[in-house]
Amino acid sequence: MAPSPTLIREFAAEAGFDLVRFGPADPGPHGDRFAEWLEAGRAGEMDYLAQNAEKIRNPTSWAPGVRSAISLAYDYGTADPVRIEGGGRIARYARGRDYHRFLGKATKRIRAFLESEGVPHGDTKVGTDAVPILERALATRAGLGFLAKSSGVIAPAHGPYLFLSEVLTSLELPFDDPASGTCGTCTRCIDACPTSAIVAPHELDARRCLSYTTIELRGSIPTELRKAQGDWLFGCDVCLEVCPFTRHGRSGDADATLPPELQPHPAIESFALVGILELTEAEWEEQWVGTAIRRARRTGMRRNAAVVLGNLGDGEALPALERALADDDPIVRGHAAWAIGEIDPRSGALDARLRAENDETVVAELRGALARR
Ligand code: B12
Ligand code: SF4
Ligand code: SF4
Repeated sequence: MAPSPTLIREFAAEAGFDLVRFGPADPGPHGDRFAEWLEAGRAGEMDYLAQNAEKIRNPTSWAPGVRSAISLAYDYGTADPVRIEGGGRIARYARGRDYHRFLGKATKRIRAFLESEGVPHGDTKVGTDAVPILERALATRAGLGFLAKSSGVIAPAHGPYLFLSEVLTSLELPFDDPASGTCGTCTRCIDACPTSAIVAPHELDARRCLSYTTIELRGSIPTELRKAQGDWLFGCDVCLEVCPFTRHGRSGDADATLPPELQPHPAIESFALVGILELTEAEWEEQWVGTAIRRARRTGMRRNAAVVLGNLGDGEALPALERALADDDPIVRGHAAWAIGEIDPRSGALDARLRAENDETVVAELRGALARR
C-alpha cells in the first residue's frame, strides 16, 4: 500500500527538509518561458541546458510514469557570506562541503522510504540542482514559494536562501495550493544587481550574472563586468541580501544551526586571496575536493582572484600579480595584467611581459592595462 501524504511529509521533514509540498511533475507554462530564454541566448555557454531542453520541458520523457513532484526546500540562510582572508566573498550556498551531496543523501532517504512502503523500485526519481528539471517551476507549482522578480523562489516564512530538491513519483499525491506572497511593488534586487543582470521582473540574462561569470563561464570574464564584480570571488548574493524577505530566514545564531556539512569548509577558511591566485594543482586536488567551488575549476578561481585583487586595489598584491604574468595559464596571465592595470598601470612588469608574450588575448589585456597610464 502507498504511504499516506502525511507520512511522506513527516519523513521528508525528518530527513532534514524545511519545506515539503506536492505538485505536478511537469513545469507547465514555465517550460515555454524556459524555451524563450534559451532562444534569446540568455544561457550563455551553459550548453547543457539546451542539450537537455526536451527532458527539462517534459520530465516524463526520461522519467516515464511520474505523476507528482514532492518539492523540497532547505533553508541555508546565514548571517554573512564567507570572507576570504585578504578580501573576497563567496556566496553563502558554496561555503561548506558541496551541498549536492548533503541534499542528495536526504532525497535518497526519501526514495528509500517510499520503496520500503511499497512504491516499486524505479518509479521514483530524485534530484538536486544537477538534474534536467526546472526546479523553480516545480517548486512554484507545488506552492513551496512564489516566483520572485529576482527569478528565485521565495518562501515567505523563510526568505530567498533556499536550496531546492525534488522527488518525482508515480504516486498521485494531493497537490498543495499556491504559496501566498508576492514581490509587490518592490524592485530592490533589480536596482541593486551590480551588473544589471535582472533585465526585467523574473528575467535573468545569465551572461551578465556574476554567478555565471565567476562559476560557469570558462575563459575570460568580459572586461565591462569586471569592476562590477567587486569582491565577489565565487557566486554573488546581492539579489538575496537586499530582499526584504531575507529577514524571515534562519534567525538568531543562524550559522550554528547549520549542519557540519554546511559549515565553512577548511579550504575556504585557510586560503588567503593571494593564495587562491597562486593555487597549485596539488592544493586544488587535495584541499578543495568536495566543495561546490570545484565547479569554477582551478583556472576560474585564479582568474576570479585576480579580478578581486584588482578591484580591491591593494598594492601589497602587486608582487603576486606580477609573478602571475609569467604563469603557464593565459587566462591567469590576462586577468593578472588587468588587475595590475587597476592597481598600478606604471608597473614595469607589464612592459616586460608585453615583449615576451605571444598569446593574442593576453597581449590585448596587457595593452589595455598599459593604456591606463
Ligand atoms: C542554470 C542555473 C543558474 C544560472 C542561471 C540562473 C537563472 N535565473 O536562470 C546562473 C549560473 C546565473 C545561476 C545563478 C544562481 N543560482 Co542557479 N541554477 C541554475 C539551474 C541549474 C538551472 C536553472 C534554469 O534552468 N534556468 C533557466 C531559467 C529560464 O529558469 P529559471 O531560473 O528556473 O526561471 C523560471 C522562471 O523565470 C519562469 N518564469 C519567468 N517568468 C515567468 C512568467 C510566467 C508567467 C511563468 C509561468 C514563469 C516565468 O520560467 C523559468 C522556468 O521555471 C538551477 C537548478 C535547476 N535544475 O533548476 C539552479 C538554481 C536555480 N540556482 C540556485 C541558486 C541558489 C542560484 C544563486 C542564488 C547562486 C549564487 N548565490 O550565486 C544564483 C541566483 C541568480 C538569480 N537571480 O537567479 C537555486 C535557486 C533556489 C531558489 N530558491 O530559487 C537552484 C534551484 C539550485 C538549487 N537546487 O537550489 N543559476
Ligand atoms: S546573483 Fe548577483 S549578479 Fe546575479 S542576478 Fe543576483 S545580484 Fe545580479
Ligand atoms: S528584492 Fe524585492 S523584487 Fe527582488 S525578489 Fe525580493 S521582494 Fe522580490
